[in-house]
Amino acid sequence: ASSTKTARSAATFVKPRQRPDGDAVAQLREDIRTKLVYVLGKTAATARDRDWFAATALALRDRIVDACEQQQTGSVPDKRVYYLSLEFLIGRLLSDAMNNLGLVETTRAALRELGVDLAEVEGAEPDAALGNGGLGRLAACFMESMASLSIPAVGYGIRYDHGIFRQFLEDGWQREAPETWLAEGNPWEFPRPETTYKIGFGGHVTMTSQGDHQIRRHWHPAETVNAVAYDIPVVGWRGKHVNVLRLWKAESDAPVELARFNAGDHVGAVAGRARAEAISRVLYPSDSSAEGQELRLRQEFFFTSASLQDLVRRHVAERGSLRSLPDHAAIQLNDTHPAIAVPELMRILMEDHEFSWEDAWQITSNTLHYTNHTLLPEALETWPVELMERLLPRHMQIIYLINWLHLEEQSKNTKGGTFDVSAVSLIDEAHGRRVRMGPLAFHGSRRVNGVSALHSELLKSTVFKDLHAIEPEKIVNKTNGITFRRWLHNANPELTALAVEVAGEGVLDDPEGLRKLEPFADDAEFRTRYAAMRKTRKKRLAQVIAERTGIVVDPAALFDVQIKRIHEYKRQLLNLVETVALYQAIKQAPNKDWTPRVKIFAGKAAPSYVQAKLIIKLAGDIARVVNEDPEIGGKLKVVFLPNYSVSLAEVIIPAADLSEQISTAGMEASGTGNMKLALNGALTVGTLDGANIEIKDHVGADNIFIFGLDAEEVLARSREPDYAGKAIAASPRLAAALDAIGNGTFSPEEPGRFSSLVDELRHGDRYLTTVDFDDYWRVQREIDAAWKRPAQWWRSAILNTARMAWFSSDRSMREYAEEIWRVRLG
Ligand code: B1H
Ligand code: IMP
Repeated sequence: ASSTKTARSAATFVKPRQRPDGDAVAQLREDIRTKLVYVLGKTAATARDRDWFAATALALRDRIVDACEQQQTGSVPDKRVYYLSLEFLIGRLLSDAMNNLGLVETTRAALRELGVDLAEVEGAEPDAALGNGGLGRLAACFMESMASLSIPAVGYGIRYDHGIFRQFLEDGWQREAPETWLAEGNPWEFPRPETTYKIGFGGHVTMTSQGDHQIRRHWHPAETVNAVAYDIPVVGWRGKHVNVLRLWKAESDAPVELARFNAGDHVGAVAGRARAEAISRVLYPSDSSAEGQELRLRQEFFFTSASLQDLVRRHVAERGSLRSLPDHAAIQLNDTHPAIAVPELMRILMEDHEFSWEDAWQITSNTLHYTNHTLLPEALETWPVELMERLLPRHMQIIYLINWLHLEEQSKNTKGGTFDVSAVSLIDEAHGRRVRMGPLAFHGSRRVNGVSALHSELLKSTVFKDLHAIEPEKIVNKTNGITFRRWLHNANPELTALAVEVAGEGVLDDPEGLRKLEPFADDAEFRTRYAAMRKTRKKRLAQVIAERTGIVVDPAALFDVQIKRIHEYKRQLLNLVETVALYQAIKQAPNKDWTPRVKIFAGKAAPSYVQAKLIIKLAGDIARVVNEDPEIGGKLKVVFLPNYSVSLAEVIIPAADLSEQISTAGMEASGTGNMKLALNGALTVGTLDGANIEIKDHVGADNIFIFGLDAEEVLARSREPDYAGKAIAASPRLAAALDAIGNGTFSPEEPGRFSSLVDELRHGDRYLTTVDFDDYWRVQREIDAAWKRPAQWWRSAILNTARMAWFSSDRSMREYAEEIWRVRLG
């Protein structure tokens, strides 16, 4: 943490309209002092930065609550959005809260009067890292945008004790340590023990006849766990609206079995408690692959059931009958992780509120909406029928009946003709009877959306082809977005100052104002100032790199960054193979006028993902050889920065010159890191995949570097025999780079260390790394040349910033509000 804060500390820029007024500073100063003394029990003499952080957060939280109360004097909102997500990757909240309340400078001044530096205090806040990567960070950006647009919303998730693991390197290998964000409590949250729901598991189902052929079924769980609410307020831009993020903690309803305790079985007496509380203990650390374990299913049902019970209770209290639920509530399922909502809402409506099946289905399928985030087969969730029957017997019955009615209707529609049952069935019979959660969510939802234009089209032509044919109106596109408050205004105050200077303060409210930067792309003086902004940021990143890795890099070199989860489809390996080829080329012609580059990597590998961990080791091994080679003389440096996190992203992104978005076309559903980097003026080198395509359309083909096969070509090439062998045979440069990696040039102490990576490229290459290599090399050399024409480079960078407004998550949320949720903005 200590270095992340240095990256922000020198910001001398005073945020517009945030010039502190003396009374407000004095008031906040006294409030912080009061919190420190009376809530935390510390004094100015004993307080650590962490205490000052908690005191400051508590004082600001009061102001958020006040903003919220003004809103509560109004009436019940007409319609609320409920965003169900197993992940919320929030990061730090202090700068968001200060910025949105317009209190950055007031807080800075108040703390200064107390003899404390705001940057130190900001650095003491742990990241709330309750997510893996893009999917979880998207949920956090959406929560901030909904608050800023005054869309009444509640986010529902799990209050994990331990978020994504802390990554550290041991001899270059990834190691994982538990993350402990709650170790000293969380000053932002309100525990609400009075809001607790019972969540059942296991047991059996009984049937009772109710006369006139009516049979009522009733679930009797064998085990119940309490879900306790913890609320984090989310304040929108200019403090106009506050929503809540409600996270559930699992607690046992029988913390100690006294009889067993008294009989001397002190451990057995608390075993049930440990089992119940395991549910909210730790975030599953895999990204883009489904774990398929019982605890994961328990987590999914736990938070989905608690959230549905909560919103049903609220609706009944406000409106009486649940018949009108679709008019006043829109539930968004963030991927299939909460897809069990389909049978659970049906069960609640039928069992607790005595609706008929038909009415319950009408309500359910008009309230739920589902976002798909991936096409990768290994990430599409399926659950064994056997496990579902054991853990959720009533839900399995409901799923069977939903499926039976769904297949009946299809056979009626085909009128005697045949249709492929296995293509549309909610049960997969081919792999040992499993429930397919994607089709279940699709069928139970009013709208289904993909997260970029390409991805939504691929949903229609691949995974949901047959279901799409039945309901062609259901799939819509909602391209992802990012909140500019965090990813531009907070992360890059220098660039924000330039934008405000040119476009006026309105650019803080409406990012379309960034367009006004366009003419300045041709202004040499402005380009110089823009480049100076970047240089400031690069110097800070260089400092962080030195502190954390010991590697010294030159801020004048081209900073080339690939920062994201380590995954074969994201192709960090393509970048590394090109690094090796470049290394070999420089050694062959050391006196050529090479463009100096620093290749910066960061990202976590799922702990069980062997190949991804090997890729991290390869990056480190290449770095060791290249960085110390006197012949290279600093023309190429390689850095792997450990423990990528939201707060580290906030330091790297404003310092990037080049953004690597090089996934195999058709595999990255959208990407959002690509948007953050382009907004901050990094030029993208990328494939025609996910949102890269839309970024190209916005920034213009001249201001982005596109290479490689497109999604259609990838499909066609994948069907050709031995495409990798042919690609390698055709490219001596590629062959030489692979030989070096495979023969131990970078791992002389263990020459065969990377043979599994190289063998996979030579004989399998599922991700077409070898096929795209030559074109990637070509475009990288084009980039080398472009870097030597600074006027054009900075012109392109400015045009990127000027043309990225559309990628604001405010735009995404407006589209969801109008076209999916049908909810009014406040
Ligand atoms: C995305 C996931 C994901 N897609 C399974 N799918 C997980 C799948 O724990 N699991 O089992 C966790 C996460 N994450 C990402 O979503 C896409 O790969 C990105 O392309 C996209 O930008 C992001 C947000 O839509
Ligand atoms: P992308 O995969 O490049 O689109 O990255 C998506 C976003 O997820 C990044 O911009 C980060 O905000 C976040 N992210 C990705 N990986 C991690 C991680 O390991 N820790 C924290 N945040 C991450």
